[in-house]
Amino acid sequence: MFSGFSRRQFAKLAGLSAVGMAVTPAEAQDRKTKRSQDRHPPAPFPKDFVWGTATSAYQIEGAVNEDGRGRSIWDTFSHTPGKIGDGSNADRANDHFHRYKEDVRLIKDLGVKAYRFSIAWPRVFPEGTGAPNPKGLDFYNRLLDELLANGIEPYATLYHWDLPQALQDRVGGWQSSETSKAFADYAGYVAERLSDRVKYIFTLNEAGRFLNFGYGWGIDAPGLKLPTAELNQARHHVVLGHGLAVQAIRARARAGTKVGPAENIAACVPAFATPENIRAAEMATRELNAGFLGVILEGKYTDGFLEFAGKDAPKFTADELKIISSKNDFVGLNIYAPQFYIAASEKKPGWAVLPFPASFPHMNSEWLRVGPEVIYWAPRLAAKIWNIDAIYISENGTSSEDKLAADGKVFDLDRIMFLRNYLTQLQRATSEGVPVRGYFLWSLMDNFEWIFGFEKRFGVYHVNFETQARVPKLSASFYRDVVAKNAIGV
Ligand code: PNW
Repeated sequence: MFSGFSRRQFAKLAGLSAVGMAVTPAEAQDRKTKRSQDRHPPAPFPKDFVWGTATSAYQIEGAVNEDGRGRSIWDTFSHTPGKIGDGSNADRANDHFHRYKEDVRLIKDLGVKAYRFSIAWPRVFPEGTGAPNPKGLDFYNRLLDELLANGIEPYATLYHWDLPQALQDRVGGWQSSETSKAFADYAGYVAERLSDRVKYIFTLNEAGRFLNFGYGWGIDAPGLKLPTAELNQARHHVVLGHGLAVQAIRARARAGTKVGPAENIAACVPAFATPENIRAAEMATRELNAGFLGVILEGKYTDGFLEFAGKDAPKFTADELKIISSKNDFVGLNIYAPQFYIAASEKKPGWAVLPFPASFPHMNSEWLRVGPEVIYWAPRLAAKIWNIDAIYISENGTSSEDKLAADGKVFDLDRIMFLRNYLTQLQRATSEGVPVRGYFLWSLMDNFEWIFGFEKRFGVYHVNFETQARVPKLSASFYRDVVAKNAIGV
């Protein structure tokens, strides 16, 4: 027995009855936990919940000069000295164009049944408009066949930032509504040819991001810093492009094809959950997304948006608003970080954005603040404001400073920590009835992370960009386990 203690004394200290002494304190705790779980089993994800993973064309394909692909604004931008942190470009990237069969195997090994990828517009229309390039589309035919042969449902994104350079040169890209129309023609063309196998189509990936970063702040391609009025007009052409594409897809795709945007919603989280703060976060979500999701889902710019824009507001017609708000079948939300913590305010407009303290934690990418509850609040608030009945988390994930250990493995415990916490919050959302239908982990494998080049690794597979070897990280096993259980492990 323990030194100096009788069994009876120990039992008393540990709060156990001296009679049924077969039970140790640890066993008692286990039983207690088990009993409470039996009473409140955490509801798993819904039975038909879609588990997936995601990538995009320019970030993984490589083969930029093969089979007649035209140049995109990202080819130009990444080849401009000083634009990409590590001086790299995606000419080769993951060489997925040639290794797609191996990569489909990686997807399958995760146990997921869905894959979100993007189609490179300049492969299909090298000049943006005009003559299509059937060889370019053939790559996606091969990819789709391989996915379907492996039981993986394809979710195709039409625009993940790789605008044909020819359109940028000829009409100023999204500065012109010619680009909105060209996008719709491309969307209809692709939908007509691929919708026998693709049932889910995302139009634009992160309109807010590529517009502001590419045309407003000059950080991303095409590297412009437009004055506000011109930026707002370009923003209008982007949402118009979305609406025209929805219409073109409806006109030319097989019946039953589902379509929607994939937007990085400006994610607002109540500072803490009082009814007042929740209401404030709801109002903030509506106003801070008025230029993208708002106009797409409401068919109008809010009064607040127009007032704030003042003389710099976009010019638009009632007809355009109708087109922009063509009905979507679902809404994709890319959710990484809480963008704004919101509190109720006495002052107009009734809510306030709180400043982030410098010590607020972030992941390996500095912009990626850790706030798992964002993946609960953003879909909950969006569903309520816009009455959405099908939401996909079209991206979520994190970069991590992944290194191969001596035994060749990658112990990305920070990514597991991140995913565990975010997925716990997502499970909370679905168990409360928030209509989230699926989740796409960004990303399948490390890839070209835009201005950070290959320095930020977002994959659950590690990629050696010299040899192209793919190695599953520990997070791949973690994700496989979640998918298999359809629940976050407790
Ligand atoms: C998304 N932010 O980009 C893109 O859709 C992906 O192509 C990208 O690789 C991934 O997320 C990881 O970065 C974002 O600053 C980049 O808030 C930055 C932000 C959001 C999304």
